[in-house]
Amino acid sequence: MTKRALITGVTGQDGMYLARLLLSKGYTVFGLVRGQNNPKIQALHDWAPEVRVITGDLQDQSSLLRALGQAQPDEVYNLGAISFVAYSWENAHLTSQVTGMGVLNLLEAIRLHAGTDIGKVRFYQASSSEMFGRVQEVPQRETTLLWPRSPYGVAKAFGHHMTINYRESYGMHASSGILFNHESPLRGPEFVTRKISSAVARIALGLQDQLVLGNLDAQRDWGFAGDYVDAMWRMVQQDTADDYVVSTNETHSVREYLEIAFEHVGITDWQRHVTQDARFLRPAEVDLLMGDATKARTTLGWEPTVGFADLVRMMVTADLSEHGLVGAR
Ligand code: NAP
Ligand code: G4F
Repeated sequence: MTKRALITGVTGQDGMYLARLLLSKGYTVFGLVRGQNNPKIQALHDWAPEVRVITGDLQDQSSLLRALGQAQPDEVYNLGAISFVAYSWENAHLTSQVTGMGVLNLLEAIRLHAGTDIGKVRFYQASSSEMFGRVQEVPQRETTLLWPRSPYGVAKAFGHHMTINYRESYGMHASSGILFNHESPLRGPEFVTRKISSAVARIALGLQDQLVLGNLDAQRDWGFAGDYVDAMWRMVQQDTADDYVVSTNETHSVREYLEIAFEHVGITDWQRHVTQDARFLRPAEVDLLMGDATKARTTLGWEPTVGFADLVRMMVTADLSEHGLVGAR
């Protein structure tokens, strides 16, 4: 029988990649999309026309119950969130409602929908390495103490523990992927990797001269989103639900990302194009993230396929292509 999946956050970076992955495996895929006349529906339709759109919002539990009734999913992937860390300080309450309480709304909707057959719906929660915040050990693994440093991180920690609680309280097949930063050409332009790749492409074309950034010394464990959605799917296929760190086990600074990105378009004296401005600094920074994905590698058989330098080049090449530059250099 064809499996059925419901994805929240289907219009986001990961939702788009996961939708294509599940469709390629023969799933019937339903995507929860919020808002009235959401312009991202067209992008989703162009990317994966087979996805069946259901309107709903993580803040509106009755819309979640209706979506579950309509989709009758075997698997639910909760990727919906307000996901931009910097924005979360200015919108702490909204971030808590969507990124935190939204998880509880969905877990409870699944419990009510499933009734006595709690095992009939498997659940994936998009937890985040941002929960490690002021890191208590390096590298970070599933057992590392959480010390979130942003309203977003706090909201994700709530959702993470609530997912574990539904597993332990009700026997729900609820897994949580603690994913480290993952990027792609579909990454939103507000995130540092895409902000840089887009600006580097424009600078190479002469459309822009300066790129204004915040903290260049922050270090992240950056992987490719296409690899990370495969890890999500593998978690949900396990007999027993569990929590997994998903990471490359390498860390690189924003400065290193800049060097490789500019080098890719033949610019070595990149410093003359980059300025720093305090408005892009955060009230509390996460200085260093580096994961240990041993459990995902051994239990799920998961491996990242794209290394850091190739990821940077992939993103710059995609932005060059968007600006019609590929082949010009
Ligand atoms: P993203 O591109 O920002 O996508 C977020 C999605 O959530 C969008 O589809 C957005 O819809 C949807 N959304 C926002 N508010 C909603 C609401 N009230 N109800 C329902 N949906 C709502 O994020 P992403 O990079 O794909 O990440 C996917 C998930 O993984 C997120 O939960 C994120 O926090 C988490 N995560 C991401 C990373 C990473 O490095 N990418 C790492 C760890 C965890 P619109 O398109 O309508 O705005
Ligand atoms: O690209 P970022 O905004 O990603 P951040 O904050 O690490 O969060 C992302 O990864 C998390 C997983 O760890 C996800 F849960 C979350 O949803 C999101 O996908 O910033 C990365 C680093 C930060 O240290 C930031 O201070 O880049 C630094 N940075 C320096 N200048 C900048 C800028 N970040 C942004 N967005 N814009 C800048 O101009």
